[in-house]
Formats: sequence, C-alpha cells, structure tokens
Amino acid sequence: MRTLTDADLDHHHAEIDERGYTVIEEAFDEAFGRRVLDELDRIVDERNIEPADNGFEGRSTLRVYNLLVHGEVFQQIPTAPCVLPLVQRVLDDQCLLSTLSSIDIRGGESAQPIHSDDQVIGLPRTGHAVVCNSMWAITDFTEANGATRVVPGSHRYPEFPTYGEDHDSVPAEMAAGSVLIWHGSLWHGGGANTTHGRRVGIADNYCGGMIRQQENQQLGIPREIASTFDKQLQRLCGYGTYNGLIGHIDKQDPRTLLDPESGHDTDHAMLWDGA
Ligand SMILES: O=C(O)CCC(=O)C(=O)O
Repeated sequence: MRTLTDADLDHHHAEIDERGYTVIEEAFDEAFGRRVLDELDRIVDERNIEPADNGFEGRSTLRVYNLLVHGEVFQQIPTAPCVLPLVQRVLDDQCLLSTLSSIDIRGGESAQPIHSDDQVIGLPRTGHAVVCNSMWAITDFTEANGATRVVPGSHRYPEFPTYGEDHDSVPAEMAAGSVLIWHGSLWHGGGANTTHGRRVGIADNYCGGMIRQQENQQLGIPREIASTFDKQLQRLCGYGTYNGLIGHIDKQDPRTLLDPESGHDTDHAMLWDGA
C-alpha cells in the first residue's frame, strides 16, 4: 500500500479544497485488488446478494455492507496509509469510519441521482467538511462502465442538489489501484454502466467524530471481532471519544469494553480528568 508523503498530502488536500475531489494513483497493488474482488464474490455467492432494486442503490448494482466483519483484507482499508492521513487532514484525527461497503455496478445500470453525502445530515453548507469519502477502484473506472460522476467545485455551492434533477458532471476516471477521495459536500453519483463488464469499488467513508456514523459499527460488528482490530481501527469504529467527552460510557472511554486496561492509557483521558 502506498504511503502519502507530506508533499502528496499538500497536493491532494489542495485539490480537495479547490475542486472537491482528488485521485490517488497506484494507491494499492493488483494482488490486493484481486484479494478484495475474490472475497467480495465469495460473500455475494454465500449470501445470495441481489441488487437492492431502488433508484439510489441501483437496480443492477450489488452492494455488500458492514465489510469489516468479513475478514482481514477489508480491515486493512480504513487505516490505509494511502487514504487515512488525507482524510484526517480534511476532517481531523478524531474522525470515524462512517461506512465500509462495496459497490459493484453491473452492465446496463443507469446513473445514480446526483447527491452530496452530507445531504442527509442536513447541516448548513458552510464549506466545512463533516464527511470525507473515498472510492477504491478495484476494477478500472471508465466513463463507459460507470465511473463516479462529480461536479467540480460543487462542495462550495450553498445548496444541496435537487434529487433526481440532471446536473452537468464529469466522470472521475481512474485505473484499478487508484482511490478517489472527496469532500462530503461534493455533488456526485455513480455513473451509468453501458458496457458488459462490472465496475467494482469499495466505498470507504468517514465522518467527523461528532457525527453519527452511517453504519452502526459498535452494534454491527460483534465485540469479539472488534477486539481483534488494532487500536486505530477500533477508534475509527467508535471505540473512543470525541474531545474526551462525546461517546463516553459511564465516564469511561468505550475502548475499555474491549480492553479494560486501556482506561489507564493517556490517549484515552477524559475531558474531566484534567479539570
Ligand atoms: O458508486 C459510485 O461511484 C458512487 C456511489 C455513491 O455516491 C453512493 O452510493 O452514495
């Protein structure tokens, strides 16, 4: 997995600031992409996953949610050095994993309505990011196979897009192994797939530590699985507090549920400890 240098971080952060999105090329290698794809195909087969059959998730698109319960290959994604440090620049280092899911757009799918990912949260659009999302290209993303469509600069528009209306957009084409990262206020949507092939991406999405996660990671991931995660991934899943207060359980950092000793860890000091 690629590690972003300070110069990379400056460059990609500036792009997100200016146009609302950026693409990290050669973020992960072919072998990793192949493992992800094999695992996704296995899960889809085992669970007989079908398209959700609605206008937003798609009628010819297969989505698998809650990927962190499905093994180590997916557990590498949220903390990856090719993505997380940039997301932390956009949000902050107390950000949370909002959702980790796959989006496999099959041939014949129509374009997803343009939306912004912070739309459902509904805060005023001040330009301040409370959501920052990424799409890992497991296959090539081309205009023809449904590359994510983006409206450059729209993260600064004062309004949300009107759902279902046509908006001028451009395809964020990228080769397999790349990751698209965008400001949560950017107007965007999955593209139409006019080919016979599939466009497979992993949606690795984050939110500020004060925002409710899209997937309920604390209840959705059995505690015995969360206990095997490294500390950073546990924190991203919500086993931590925001500013030493938000998310506490009986004045304790929730990570003490996974490791009772962590209560003594200074990383997990609570706001009132220093008062
Ligand atoms: O599949 C894509 O390229 C984008 C999907 C998306 O934006 C969503 O489902 O919220």
